[in-house]
Amino acid sequence: MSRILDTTPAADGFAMPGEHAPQEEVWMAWPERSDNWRLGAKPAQDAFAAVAGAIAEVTPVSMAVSAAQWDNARARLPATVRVVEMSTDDAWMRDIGPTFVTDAKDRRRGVDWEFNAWGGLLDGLYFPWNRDARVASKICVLHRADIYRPGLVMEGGAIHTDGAGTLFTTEECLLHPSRNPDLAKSEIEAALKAALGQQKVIWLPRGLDGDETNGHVDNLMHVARPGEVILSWCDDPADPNHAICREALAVLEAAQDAAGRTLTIRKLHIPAPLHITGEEAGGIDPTGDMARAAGTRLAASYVNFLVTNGRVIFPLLDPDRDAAARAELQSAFPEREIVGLPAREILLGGGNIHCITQQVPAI
Ligand code: KQY
Repeated sequence: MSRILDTTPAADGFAMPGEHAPQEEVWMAWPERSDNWRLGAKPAQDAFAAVAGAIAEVTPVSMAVSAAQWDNARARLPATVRVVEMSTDDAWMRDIGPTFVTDAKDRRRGVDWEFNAWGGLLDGLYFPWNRDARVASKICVLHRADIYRPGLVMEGGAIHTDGAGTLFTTEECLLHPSRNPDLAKSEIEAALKAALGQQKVIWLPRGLDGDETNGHVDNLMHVARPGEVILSWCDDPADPNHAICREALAVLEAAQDAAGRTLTIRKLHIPAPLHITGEEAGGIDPTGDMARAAGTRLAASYVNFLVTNGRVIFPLLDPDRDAAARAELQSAFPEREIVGLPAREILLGGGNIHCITQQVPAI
């Protein structure tokens, strides 16, 4: 049975490994809510199944699936993917799953953040979110991992680590009034360091324009390896992302990581502006909270990829830019196979491949 620990990972000698470290498993959750995924989520389910299948070729995958969707998911998913019955409110495993930490004695524990659907009653995307909020603990129990509950409202997509003591996040998200309004920036930084065993936090100002998570860092940048990051880029001065990416670049260029290094920064151009079509919007059941109207710009980004055992799995989003994105990723990860998968249906739900996956580091 998993214990709820009242210490911190840092105090116990645990830290979050980088995504480039060996992985034992990747968790995902099955999409089904018809107010986020068009046409009863069938196109999204096909996209999720392709992502799961591509990961499962190199890393075991577990898919959390509701009781009502179990037969459908089992039929649509490759046989290599394990289906686990588990209740969720939506399908963003990066944000509802645990962040695993490991130590030098080859032990693994889980961090269970306070999840409030990206903003709770102030700014959240749906209500209720109680099933999502229980997912991290359930997964920890399945892995027989003890659990830390730092009491911080946040999501896994709000952080990246280099696995060597440096954490990246955005002020827009973690200082948003809908997350931890009673904590000062210094207190949030201290809580992150304690919960993830990190020594340095690099705060980027804003996430990409129109990102409904209040600017998750995992849609703005990724880490290739300690000392090297991949930053979303935009050359069009008329695009709001032009300024956002330059602000982030300025911070990264001025930063030193936990080891005292300056960072090597690669730029990965975002797709040309993508918008929800009338046909796509017509297939979504409307609610008040999620902006899914025709013409809404999608927060599209190639850095929303997953690094997993020998592969990088990235979203195909724009036929004019996909090949350049693949080439840039191959240059950033020469030792890995770069796999591109159609991801517009995932993007329509408000995130991408990194957002729908959560890795379990190997021990
Ligand atoms: O960026 C992520 N990690 C998740 C995106 C969630 C979108 C909710 N509709």
